[in-house]
Amino acid sequence: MRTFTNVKDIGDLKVALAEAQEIKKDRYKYESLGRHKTCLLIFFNNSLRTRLSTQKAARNLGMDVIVLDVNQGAWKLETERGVVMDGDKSEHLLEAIPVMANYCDVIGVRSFARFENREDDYTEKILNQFIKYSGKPVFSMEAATGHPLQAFADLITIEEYKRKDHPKVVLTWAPHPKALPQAVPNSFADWMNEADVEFVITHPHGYELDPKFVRGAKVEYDQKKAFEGADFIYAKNWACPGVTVPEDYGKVLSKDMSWTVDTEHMSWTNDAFFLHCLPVRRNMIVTDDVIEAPTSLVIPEAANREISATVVLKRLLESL
Ligand code: AN0
Ligand code: CP
Repeated sequence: MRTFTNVKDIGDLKVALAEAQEIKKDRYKYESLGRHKTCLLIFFNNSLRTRLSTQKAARNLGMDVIVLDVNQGAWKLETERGVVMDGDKSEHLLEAIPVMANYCDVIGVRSFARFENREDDYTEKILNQFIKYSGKPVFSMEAATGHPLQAFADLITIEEYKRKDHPKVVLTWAPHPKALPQAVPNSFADWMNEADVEFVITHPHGYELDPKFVRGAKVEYDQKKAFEGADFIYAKNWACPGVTVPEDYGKVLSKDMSWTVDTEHMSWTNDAFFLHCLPVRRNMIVTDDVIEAPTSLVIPEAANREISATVVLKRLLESL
């Protein structure tokens, strides 16, 4: 595997899940694979889980790790070609990428959607420059339109906790004060569409996700109907994806608190487990009671980020 940006890169999910299980039993099994190899993690945006779990995963494989917070200590980077650089940006990505690539063997990039231009975000302009100009294996640590390390950890968690072969998994939009990217719901849909689950998406009108990720999934606008019989509830906010009204791309169209996942919402389900990628705003997305209930899996889900990252880095190392 040379890049990791979407579900297709990982291939057969059953094989990937078996590898995850193997690594979970002995996370140091492949610790000689990364000897004298360096993993560079580049953050354009904040992170707690990705920052820690990916470093831990690299160390599980015996790698050295360098972490760069581009906005704290590095030169401000211009990303557009052709710009007269007379502003506050001292360096261009087109030099910075090959320079950084000299010092490492594998590169992880976190670069959120900027919401300035839908096309730039949906063509993954920043991530693709790293793929094109670094000459190194590149993996997404949440880029503009996807967060595949998260979706892989989510799938591992569903596999561990499912009580039946073909569980019903519901992705529900929930309110949030600020505009958030579609990366997490996009990737969750991308992975659930390939997994052995019944997958349903529910959100208010106007929040339709890009068809590239929704594919054949059922979209149910009535949240109560969507929740009926659910085995897993996956809550997430996202800003308007601009699918039906392009001018609304990146806007907060609704803060309707009737979509907040509370105990009444959970009572409509089949005693469902609750999932969220974190960080989560309590009593906006989910109430204290639901996130603290024994059926809340948010902590084991975050723990599985180390496992998904170890599998992904192992595959990238094997490609060197
Ligand atoms: C980010 C998002 O919604 O994409 C990261 C989630 C993993 N969340 C925030 O910025 C709060
Ligand atoms: N879930 C997740 O990616 O969290 P961070 O933004 O803290 O890395």
